[in-house]
Amino acid sequence: MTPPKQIAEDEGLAAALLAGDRRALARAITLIESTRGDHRAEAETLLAHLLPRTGKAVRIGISGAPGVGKSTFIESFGLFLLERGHRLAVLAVDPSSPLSGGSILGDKTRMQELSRDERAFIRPSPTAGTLGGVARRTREAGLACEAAGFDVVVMETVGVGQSETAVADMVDLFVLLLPPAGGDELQGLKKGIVELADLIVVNKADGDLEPAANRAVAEYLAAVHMLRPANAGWMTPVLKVSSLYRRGLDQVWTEINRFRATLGAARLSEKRARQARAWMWHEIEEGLIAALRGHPEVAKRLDELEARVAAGALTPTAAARAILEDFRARG
Ligand SMILES: Nc1nc2c(ncn2[C@@H]2O[C@H](COP(=O)(O)OP(=O)(O)O)[C@@H](O)[C@H]2O)c(=O)[nH]1
Ligand SMILES: [Mg+2]
Repeated sequence: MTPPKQIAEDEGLAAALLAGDRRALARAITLIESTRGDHRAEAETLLAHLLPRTGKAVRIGISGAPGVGKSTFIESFGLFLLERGHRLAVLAVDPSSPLSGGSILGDKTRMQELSRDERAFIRPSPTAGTLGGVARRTREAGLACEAAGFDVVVMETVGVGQSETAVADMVDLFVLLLPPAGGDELQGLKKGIVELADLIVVNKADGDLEPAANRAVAEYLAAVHMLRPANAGWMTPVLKVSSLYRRGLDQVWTEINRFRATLGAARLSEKRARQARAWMWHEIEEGLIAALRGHPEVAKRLDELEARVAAGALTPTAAARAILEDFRARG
């Protein structure tokens, strides 16, 4: 049982957060990110308080390779949104811990104006943990931001690995930021990532790079036309922007809203319901595996059986069945 004092504190924290207090939101996310058992319990109590006040935000995923201009784009696009009366939260998903220390420093300078503004909230990635753990905390942090009244929530990820899929599974729409180059670089692009995108944005369409940006738009457009659309009735648009000179941002916002209108309220809530169910099953799977590995006797047998499987003395199927039976028998 949670001691009564902590619940009172949770309620104080929840009230401040619901009133839009950014410091309360930051504290709540620290709680959500903590792996301590008692903190987990507190975080769950808090989230239960917040959940009825979530769901009203536009949830946007932004991905792109390092250096493409994600931070610059988010700063420019974020300020554009604030000018139009929105409140923006930015959460980073980057499970590659050793490198992200540097990128956080870079982001602080690139998102200087945005991070100083009361109407924005920027949270760098939690630096430790598995992708699953980071993804869970980002999802929950996103809910906390929505409850605090941020009506646009951006989740940013670096354009490599599985973090895109994790982010695509927690947003309404996924934006892929690409550099102003085509040809070889297009070949090198992971097709899967392009397929995930609901909107492709070619950045750095300015100065000497403008012609290359135009070529890139044409090439990506051709590539997109060869793909099967992930959402019926929606052909992924390819836009160009200059984040540095803040050009083309209005079109990005227009397309985001057009995407939501095309999907419609019913399909959007179905998408979110599907994401929530998938998240639940993901948590069940992770929880079961953690419980299994955490059981001392089972863990010991696990080592033995794993060695026999590796040596070719036992089939993986038989080993898995033995472990599961053992686990079930021990409760
Ligand atoms: N010319 C030009 N440079 C840009 C633009 N956006 C970003 N950059 C530059 O690209 C570099 C990487 O930007 P950054 O936002 O840190 O990229 P991130 O690693 O994706 O977050 C920086 O030197 C930026 O100034 C743009 O629209 N035009
Ligand atoms: Mg960055």
